[in-house]
Amino acid sequence: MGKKLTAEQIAQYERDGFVCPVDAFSTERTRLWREQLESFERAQDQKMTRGHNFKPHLLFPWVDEIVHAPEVLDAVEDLIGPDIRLFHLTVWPKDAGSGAYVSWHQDATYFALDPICHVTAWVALSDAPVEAGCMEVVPGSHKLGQLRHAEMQDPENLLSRGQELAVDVDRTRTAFMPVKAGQFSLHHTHLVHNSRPNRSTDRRIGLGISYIPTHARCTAPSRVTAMLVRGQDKYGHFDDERRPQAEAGAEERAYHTEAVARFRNMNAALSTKG
Ligand SMILES: O=C(O)CCC(=O)C(=O)O
Repeated sequence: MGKKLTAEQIAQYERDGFVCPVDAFSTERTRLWREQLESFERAQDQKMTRGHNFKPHLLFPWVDEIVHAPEVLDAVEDLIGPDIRLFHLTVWPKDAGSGAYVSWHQDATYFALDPICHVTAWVALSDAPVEAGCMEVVPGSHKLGQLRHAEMQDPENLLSRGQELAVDVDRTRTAFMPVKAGQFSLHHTHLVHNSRPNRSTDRRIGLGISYIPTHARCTAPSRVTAMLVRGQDKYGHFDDERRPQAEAGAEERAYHTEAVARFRNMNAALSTKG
């Protein structure tokens, strides 16, 4: 038994590369977070989708609250230990009835982390059942290591570079990861996964939070930022991120712009691997 996960869930993560669902937040608390996200989108007249969906934990105190929540971090600690940095965060929205999808991929493809021990907590801000295009995974595929990817240009693909698995992986026995608002799933950075369009009547929104142990480093030539969210860092592989004080205030926006630019710069220097 871990701090949050059961021994069976920890064993499942080792064996299958994912755990789903994990209970975390009340429906009411989650509803208020979704409202904050959507009222910001309305005020900006810009949805937080591809091109505008990176690192909102640097802009909004309510996202900062989620990424530090013990409900999530205790489970992450069970998998990667007590010293934890948030390496990246992506908002994944899919409007009801839209064609938005996510192609088959492994998260590690553009992260250049060493060792490769990053885990993603996908926190649902809305219900994400199978018909809403929840994630679909190939159980056990995290043991295949880094696979080759290609890049495709499709505006409906939510992945920042349209990366898509370029090798055959047996997808005859996939598993879905449906979650309700306030729950989350966990998946390994080498787990092969995708998600299909949202055929439900509600928007599907999740936060994909990438956590790493502080001993992991990014091997790309340029240095990037990451937030220490629990424990200690005696390695100094990253520039520490500034926590937001005001809701998308001037300082928050300036720092967010810089951190996202540094992340994109690092990312652009990497070619598809495998
Ligand atoms: O939200 C989705 O549909 C895909 C998310 C994803 O690929 C991820 O969190 O790694």
